[in-house]
Amino acid sequence: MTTETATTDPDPGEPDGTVPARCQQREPAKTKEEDMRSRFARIMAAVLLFGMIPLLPASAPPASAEPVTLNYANFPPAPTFPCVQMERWKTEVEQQTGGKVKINTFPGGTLLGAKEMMDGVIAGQAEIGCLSMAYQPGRFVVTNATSLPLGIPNARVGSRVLLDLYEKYQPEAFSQVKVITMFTTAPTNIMSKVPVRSLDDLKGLDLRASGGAARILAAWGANPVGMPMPATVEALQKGVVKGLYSSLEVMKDFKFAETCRYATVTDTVIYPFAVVMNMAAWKALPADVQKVIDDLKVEQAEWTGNYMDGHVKEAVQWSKATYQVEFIELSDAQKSEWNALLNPIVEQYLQETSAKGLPAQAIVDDIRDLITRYSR
Ligand code: 3IO
Repeated sequence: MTTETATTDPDPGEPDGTVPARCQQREPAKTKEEDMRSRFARIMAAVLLFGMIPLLPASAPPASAEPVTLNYANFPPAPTFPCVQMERWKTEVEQQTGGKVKINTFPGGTLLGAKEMMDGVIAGQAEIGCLSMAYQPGRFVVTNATSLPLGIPNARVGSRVLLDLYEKYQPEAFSQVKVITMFTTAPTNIMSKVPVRSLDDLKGLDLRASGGAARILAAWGANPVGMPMPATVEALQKGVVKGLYSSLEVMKDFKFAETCRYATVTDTVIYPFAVVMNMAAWKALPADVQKVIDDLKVEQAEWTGNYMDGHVKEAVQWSKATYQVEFIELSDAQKSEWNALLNPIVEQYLQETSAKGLPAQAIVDDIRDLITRYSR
């Protein structure tokens, strides 16, 4: 506080700027008691003045209330699907709450990076964050079961299955946050600089993949290299990896088609995502705003799934037209051969997850049932 300097000496001092000797003499002239009293008065004045400030907005009419600002962190670049769904959600929430809420979006890892998303939101570094569960596979054991090879056919079905699974099991991994929505990618395919026409071509090939998708590649004899999606751009350029294993819309959104002129169609597993909110920030929201956000949960999952499925088709056409990417189809005999290699993955999940005291078999059975239900 600056009250000390503001209220001190009415004497301008010496014109040459030197400190007058009488200044030092004058201080002791004031009694200790006087000094204490004026000090006390100044402190009280400050306390009263600052104490008033919080009262002002409360007495102002609600129409002039500032909107609640929420910072929403995302890890990949703005044109990619996690950020497209983020902007759609922002628009919906801002419109439906009639300006009560302002969402600031941070794509490209500018607020929180890929692997620090969950902990950053728990700590309140961002109010909201979008995360790919594959980057911390041991952390999201229940929901990562959706990236087992169980036959999720597309992103719309995957997104509904994932969200229902979360709602049913309420996994511990999300207990510290409010879940805003969940969704998945479309099924994964091999995108590579060299053609992959057989398991022989795949043997020992360095391909970027994370989580459940990495386990699939390993079962086929490839060499999965784990890293978040945004790091893949440089890894491909430098030749650290020869390709990647993910949903095909990245061929367009990350321009991977420029370096990866081959795609082998496997349509195997999805990558699961979650959008989470800091619990204290959630609890601080007015009930009507909470309702808008809650009512958007399923709709946003469905919207994102549909967007992803449509965008994959568009990206495939774009890759063919722009970079003459060859899409390699496996024969039926190859499909059976490749699929047979994946059976141990589900078995291994059941064993590992049961050992953790989780109802692994029920989780897998539920995923199968949900796939059937949402595929109709
Ligand atoms: C993905 C992640 C970030 C941006 C676009 C994306 N498309 C598919 C994914 C899934 C994925 O490979 C991952 O690492 O989460």
